Amino acid sequence: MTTSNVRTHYRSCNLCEAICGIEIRLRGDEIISIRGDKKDPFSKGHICPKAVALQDLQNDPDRLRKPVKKTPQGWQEISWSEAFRETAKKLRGIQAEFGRDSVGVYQGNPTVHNLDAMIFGVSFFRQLKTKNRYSATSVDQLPHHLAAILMFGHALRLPIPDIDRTDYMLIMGANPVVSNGSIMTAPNVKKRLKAIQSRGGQFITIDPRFTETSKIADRHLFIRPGTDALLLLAMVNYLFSNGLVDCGHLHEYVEQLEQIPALVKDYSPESVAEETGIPALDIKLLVKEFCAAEKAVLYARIGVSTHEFGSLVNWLVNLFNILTGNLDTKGGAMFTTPAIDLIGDKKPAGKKHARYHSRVSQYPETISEFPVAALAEEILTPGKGQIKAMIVAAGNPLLSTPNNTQLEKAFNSLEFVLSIDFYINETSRHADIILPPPSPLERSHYDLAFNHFAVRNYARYSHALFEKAKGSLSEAEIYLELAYLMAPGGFTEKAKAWAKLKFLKTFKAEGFLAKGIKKGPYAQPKSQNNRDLSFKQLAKLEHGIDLGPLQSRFPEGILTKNGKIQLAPKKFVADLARLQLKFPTEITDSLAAAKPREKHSFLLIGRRDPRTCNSWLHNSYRMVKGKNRCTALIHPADADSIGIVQGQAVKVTSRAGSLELEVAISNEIMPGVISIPHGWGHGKANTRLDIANQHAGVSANQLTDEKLVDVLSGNAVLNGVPVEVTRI
Ligand SMILES: Nc1nc2c(c(=O)[nH]1)N[C@H]1C(S)=C(S)[C@@H](COP(=O)(O)OP(=O)(O)OC[C@H]3O[C@@H](n4cnc5c(=O)[nH]c(N)nc54)[C@H](O)[C@@H]3O)O[C@H]1N2
Ligand SMILES: Nc1nc2c(c(=O)[nH]1)N[C@H]1C(S)=C(S)[C@@H](COP(=O)(O)OP(=O)(O)OC[C@H]3O[C@@H](n4cnc5c(=O)[nH]c(N)nc54)[C@H](O)[C@@H]3O)O[C@H]1N2
Ligand code: SF4
Ligand SMILES: [Mo]
Repeated sequence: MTTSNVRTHYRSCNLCEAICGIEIRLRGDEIISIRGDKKDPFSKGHICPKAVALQDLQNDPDRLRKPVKKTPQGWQEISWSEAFRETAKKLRGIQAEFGRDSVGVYQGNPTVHNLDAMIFGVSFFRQLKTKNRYSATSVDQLPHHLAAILMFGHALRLPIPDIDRTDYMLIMGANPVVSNGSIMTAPNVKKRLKAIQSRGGQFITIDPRFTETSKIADRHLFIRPGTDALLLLAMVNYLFSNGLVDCGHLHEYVEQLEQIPALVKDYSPESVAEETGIPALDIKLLVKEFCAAEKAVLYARIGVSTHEFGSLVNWLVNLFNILTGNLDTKGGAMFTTPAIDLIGDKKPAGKKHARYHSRVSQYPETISEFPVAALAEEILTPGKGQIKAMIVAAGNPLLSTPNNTQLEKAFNSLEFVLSIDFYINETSRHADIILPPPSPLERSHYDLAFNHFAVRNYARYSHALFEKAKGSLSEAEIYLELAYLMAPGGFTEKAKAWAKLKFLKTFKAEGFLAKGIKKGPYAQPKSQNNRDLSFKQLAKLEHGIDLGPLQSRFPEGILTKNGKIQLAPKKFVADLARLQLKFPTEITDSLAAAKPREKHSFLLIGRRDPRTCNSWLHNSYRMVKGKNRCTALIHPADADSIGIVQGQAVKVTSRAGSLELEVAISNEIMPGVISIPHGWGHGKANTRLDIANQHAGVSANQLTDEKLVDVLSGNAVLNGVPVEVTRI
């Protein structure tokens, strides 16, 4: 740099799954700019408007630097030792009196964007030995994991679209141009999508809204929310009835293929046209085009996993990719080969599903947690195993999970709440004690999770930019201290080892990374990847390293007991009866006729916009300024029939609750559908969010219903929720 006191720091942005490289310029300790890191081999200089919010987060006076305690006089700063002492006393007392399960845990989304929380948080919560573990997974991607467990043998064995080499991409229930991609880490996804078109291919969206991604797509098809399983069954049906099934190289790895035709036989394209809203001819065309493309991939995301038939959809998406020979192949859906492989090659990986069930509604556990739709009832229902205290870490369930009103009532009844968060927001305002971790720029980073979902194999280690504030603790230290204090009967061997290392002040996540890379696929010079990667080397590469395109992982990547992909797992087959009950199949006209409906009844769906990060970046003025974005999108014909005009407010009511908000009228949404973004609903008492509270908005999850779940996984239904919309 020319000016001597200006320095440059390179790291990855940890705000979303795209993991873009960023360049931060500083004068002294003052951030003067945040830009894309052009030398990052993966993101190549791309960033979105959110990256700059890292600076606001760093400087935010509302961000906690010290533990606080709720007192009758308001929030008071307390010392770390007092905070830990009180927390341990409370939580130990509650567990001693009411049993292990009386302490519940909720881990929010930023956990997976935080190295310390991934390693130490998860270990601590495991050590608590409570069955009452919940996370954002069950308002997000639980059905993806369930399909991966039952078909491929491991929850993390998630197929990733090979977007850079495909010729045909079918996108269902995702809006990557705004979300920047999910379970598809693909920085600058817009450029990658356009590249499909430049090489002569095409991509198509299927969505109840004509989204920002649809706008640049070759074609868009509206689909009635909640009916994607029908569409997929019809697509599979069409493959069989037209001799288009061709598993290709996958043939030797699959079993139960012979069961599929009978399962799909009632679902012709004609029979699902009316319910889905997609004419049979369009369905047939999609399948024909998909099969004609040399390389094709079907990609589905949150619009269809937070959906009444989310598990069925995720099974059928995998099935469709397999039946067309597009799994584990260039340009299809592939498995990644990350530098640190959290899956390993242990065979069989073991079925981490339904080993035990929740107390009240008997929801199955998946990967050792229950669906968060069960949380309120587990707090509110008396009896053995009732939750009496909660630990919420890096999450805001009082805005982000279904039926906020009921969960709030539940939180008000708890004996103790601990939050591990740097904001006093809609959830942590219910805490007795809040322990604040350092900001993202005050810690080192490596994307343990998202390298598993990346469309290229890639690794990047980021050093901490700033020393954490004086007297503060790293998130690792917070969890270690809690583990040490909470260890049953003194402390376990493991906790002892942790404690010892803590005292030696040598305990860091970096040790875990070094070991992981050493065990991983790029460590030995003679490995098939022909590299010699070590953590030491990676830590010196300030722009990260490209480890090549996705590679075939078969057959060793299939982790089921017999090493074969299960095409018709019993649980999915059985769940077809639930679908049949809701949508009895009958042949209708092949042109989708509009289904008659009562004029006030709508299906609620969500919406993301480029300047949101779920519920928690709204205290940055840049993220909230401008016109109100927390609006209800409805079709002009619907606006007419309920008698409202642009900018007026409507009342939206569901079984769970009601709210009032401004409408935005647009023909970019299907008639009969209303879209409300989530993450808003600030302005509550006792929070400390000066900017967010002035741009409060309303919480869509006041309408979503904890009783409405994808029964198989228990994942919450956030898309396709029945609501009534009326003029105020
Ligand atoms: N209706 C509807 N609801 C939805 C969705 C939807 O599409 N529609 N989407 C769902 C999805 S996909 C998700 S992932 C969830 C998200 O839901 P949650 O994970 O419950 O909530 P977030 O809004 O991500 O809140 C994250 C919290 O973590 C804190 N935080 C940030 N970084 C750190 C850190 O490094 N350490 C710690 N300890 N805390 C930190 C923030 O201050 C904030 O309080 O919302 C879900 N809810
Ligand atoms: N700017 C921004 N980016 C984000 C986030 C954010 O809050 N803001 N959150 C991050 C997180 S945690 C996640 S998990 C990802 C999610 O990333 P995406 O999965 O891309 O999420 P959405 O943008 O909500 O897209 C879901 C789409 O599904 C559509 N949809 C709704 N119901 C149905 C249905 O029944 N069928 C079909 N076919 N489509 C339906 C919706 O209209 C919407 O366009 O985004 C991440 N990126
Ligand atoms: S796309 Fe995601 S990772 Fe990239 S700059 Fe934006 S928030 Fe950060
Ligand atoms: Mo998410």
